[in-house]
Amino acid sequence: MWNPEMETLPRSELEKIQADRLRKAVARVYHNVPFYREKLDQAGIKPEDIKSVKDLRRLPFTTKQDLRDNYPFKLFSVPQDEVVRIHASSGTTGKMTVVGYTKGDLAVWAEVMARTLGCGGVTNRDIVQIAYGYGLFTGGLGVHYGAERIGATVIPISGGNTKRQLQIMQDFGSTALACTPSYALYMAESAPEQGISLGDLRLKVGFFGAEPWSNNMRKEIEAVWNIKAIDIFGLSEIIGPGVSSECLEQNGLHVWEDHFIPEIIDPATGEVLPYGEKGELVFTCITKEALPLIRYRTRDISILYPEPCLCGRTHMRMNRVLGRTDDMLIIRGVNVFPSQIESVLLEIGETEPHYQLIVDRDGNLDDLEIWVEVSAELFSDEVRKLEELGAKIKREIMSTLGISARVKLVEPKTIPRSEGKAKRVVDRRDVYIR
Ligand code: DLL
Repeated sequence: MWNPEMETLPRSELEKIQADRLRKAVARVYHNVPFYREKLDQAGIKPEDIKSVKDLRRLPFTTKQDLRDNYPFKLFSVPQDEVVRIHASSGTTGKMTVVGYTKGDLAVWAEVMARTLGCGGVTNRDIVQIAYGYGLFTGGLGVHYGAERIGATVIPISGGNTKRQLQIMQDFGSTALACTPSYALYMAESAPEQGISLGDLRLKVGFFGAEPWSNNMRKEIEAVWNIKAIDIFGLSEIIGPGVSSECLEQNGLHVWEDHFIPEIIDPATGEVLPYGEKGELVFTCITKEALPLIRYRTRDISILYPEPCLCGRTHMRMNRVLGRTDDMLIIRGVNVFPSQIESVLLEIGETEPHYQLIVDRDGNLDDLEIWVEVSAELFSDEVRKLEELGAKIKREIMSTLGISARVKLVEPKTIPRSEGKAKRVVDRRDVYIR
């Protein structure tokens, strides 16, 4: 364990810490962020009304739309000269979700990531190969600072270049791998082509997250790599990776509750649900300085389990993510909303307003195909024109969303019509199975 004292703190003491930090966090946002002052005033709540964690449910929610409305920095709770880092992830319609960190936030992030890596047994004797993307995405740098905090040897290779990943893993003797679960499977599949035998590597543990994966996928990863596969969860708005992590018991993910308070709500009514019930995960940041979000609705579906864990950690566990309450897809680690693809198509304006996204796994890599209807005239026109339009859409999708997609232009009325909500997505990957 990285921080045994805090990770095994009796719940009564943990709750005292939470209450104290929650009070301070609410006062901080009330005084520093006009958005929160207005929201609390509207709800008739003063910071002094918040005395214990039970009072949390009186506070209003924060949503992704709120971040969008306050783009890019208006929800920040400190002056810009105290913000030392920015990250971002894709938002619902074009604009990014922007998050900021103070020096103190980076220290908290390194701490919770050190605990996360400690959950899988990483120490300063380990060599951690970080194959999450570096850059605006929180995966690479998040794991990086946690591994450095532990004193492990870090290989900041970032994502992609599979041949080099495998070569380095073999030559440098990496003992821990951090990447998306689908990339771990893809890497495994590529190893034989390079004459690398996974059984001969020193790898013993992997930290996989940033996208949904099933227990069957875990079994497959553990079997082909001969490692323990640990599920790690987080989202940029809360801190990045390091919100929660499985321990070696692999029976739910410990939420680092001295920094983030979890709740489960009924997504339709907003009512808080009892522990053990399935609903939408909501987090409150109680130590963040730059962007301390209050009751942030994640749209992720899970369950909370407060019972103690066999590993000795007292921090509550959440179920692996069971689904989403919105239509967000995660394609090769990138969050994609169908509405973003729709706005690219509308902007180009040379297609009909009927499209469908077909998401599948090609081997172990996500594959996105976009079907778009074009007018009968265009369809019966020269093939070259169609090809040009297809290439243009592909290029625009790549430049706005950063993902590659295959584009298939089809005749009018090819895409099934529906009487209610159009079925924009056909996802054949089955990743949310328990
Ligand atoms: O994906 C942070 C992260 C990086 C987590 C590396 C783990 C490892 P975002 O890009 O903001 O942040 O995406 C957050 O990804 O709301 C979930 O829907 C999904 N997600 C993240 N981890 C998991 C997981 C990072 N272990 C969104 N299982 C979240 C299922 C996950 N879904």
